[in-house]
Amino acid sequence: MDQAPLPIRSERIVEHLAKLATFSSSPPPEVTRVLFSAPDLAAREWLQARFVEEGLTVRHDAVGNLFARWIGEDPELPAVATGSHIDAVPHSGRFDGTVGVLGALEAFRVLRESGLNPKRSLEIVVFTAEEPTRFGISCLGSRALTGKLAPQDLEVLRDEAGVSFDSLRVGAGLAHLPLDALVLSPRYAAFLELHIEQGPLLEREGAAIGAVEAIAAPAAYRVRWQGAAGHAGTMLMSDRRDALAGAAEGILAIERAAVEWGTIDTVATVGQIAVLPGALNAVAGSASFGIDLRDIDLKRREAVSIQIREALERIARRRSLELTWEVVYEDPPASCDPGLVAQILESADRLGFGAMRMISRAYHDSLFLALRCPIAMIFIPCRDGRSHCPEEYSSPSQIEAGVRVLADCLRVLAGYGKSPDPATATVLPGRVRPR
Ligand code: HGY
Ligand code: MN
Ligand code: MN
Repeated sequence: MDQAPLPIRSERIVEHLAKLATFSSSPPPEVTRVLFSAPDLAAREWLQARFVEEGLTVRHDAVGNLFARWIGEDPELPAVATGSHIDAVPHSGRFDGTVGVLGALEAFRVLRESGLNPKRSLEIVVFTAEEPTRFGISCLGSRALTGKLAPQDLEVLRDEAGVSFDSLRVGAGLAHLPLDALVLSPRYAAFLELHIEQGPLLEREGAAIGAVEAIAAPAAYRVRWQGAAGHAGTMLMSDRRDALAGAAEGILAIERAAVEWGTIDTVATVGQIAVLPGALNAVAGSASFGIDLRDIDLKRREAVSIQIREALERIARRRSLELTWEVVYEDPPASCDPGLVAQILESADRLGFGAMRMISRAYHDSLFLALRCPIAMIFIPCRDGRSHCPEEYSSPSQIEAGVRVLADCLRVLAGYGKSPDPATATVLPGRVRPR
């Protein structure tokens, strides 16, 4: 059935992305929005007001996942969901996650304005803390929503400064919500996430849309090196057990392990390190860093993890350092639902957008939603494939293409109640009746 093109207004999304970017702990063009920080709380409040303005039914759960529902003709049917996250790693950009949230809001708007009367409810989910920044756990909100993070795990969670997750969620006004009622029920009929690719392939291939078939398996480890602190001038080289020098050798061994496997899907990163005492003129007594290891192939990731750990243990022995290796998380990859992938490709084709099948090397909340319902992801290109940095950028037309495909997929997946008749379209309070 040929549909009139939806009246998507990309300038409205761009304006909202710009507004959301102002809720940040670092100056523009950077965005830093860490879980339950003042900018995060202000961003949540602003976003919730936009959902209410659109007549959506809004609720939170105990960890701060935010749900905005367009109630369908048959509210008992499992809903079709979409959404993403709005937290941002320190000193990053304005498009990671936010395109999926604000793009979903725009898709809802134009579907309503087109007179759609969905049979199934449609719901936008804004997941709490997709980034591991504050508590070291990725996808905290979607893990909790899908039962991968139990209430007792949340009750003991503390950040590096010793601040408890529980005290922060109380400060966020969530104290009255029970931690033992987090798991998504009833399940969604489908979950579709629009996201920037955060990689270079769509741009290189000249494709407007990526239909994601699988999401890589992320793992994270915390490694600590314990040596002996000392005076940089008087501690003889032969007497040293320098924790930072050991860690530095370890970081190069981690990089070498990932490169030597020779597949583009195997990636390992050390992006942060902590050193004590951390002075110019003191030999480091201890050093700790996180390892972010990913691969689309779970067995290979496990083999690389063993290889890395053995290499670090050899370095520690040779340097008489104590090494501790802690698993933070080791998650399996997720496969996208073939029917949903086909729907994305069909919608893109019908709307005239070039599309390609691909995998996601970044993880997303979809990785966990896959435990509870069929999932798929719609990717749009980002300039030079850059992300998690202020250079992150997708153009209004690239965002619009993603929103068009998302809206079309939601329209199909939600089914129809009464056939949409613009004259009797669901007109929200305070909104102009479509002409
Ligand atoms: O790290 C990731 O893959 C995601 O962008 N948080
Ligand atoms: Mn991210
Ligand atoms: Mn993201």
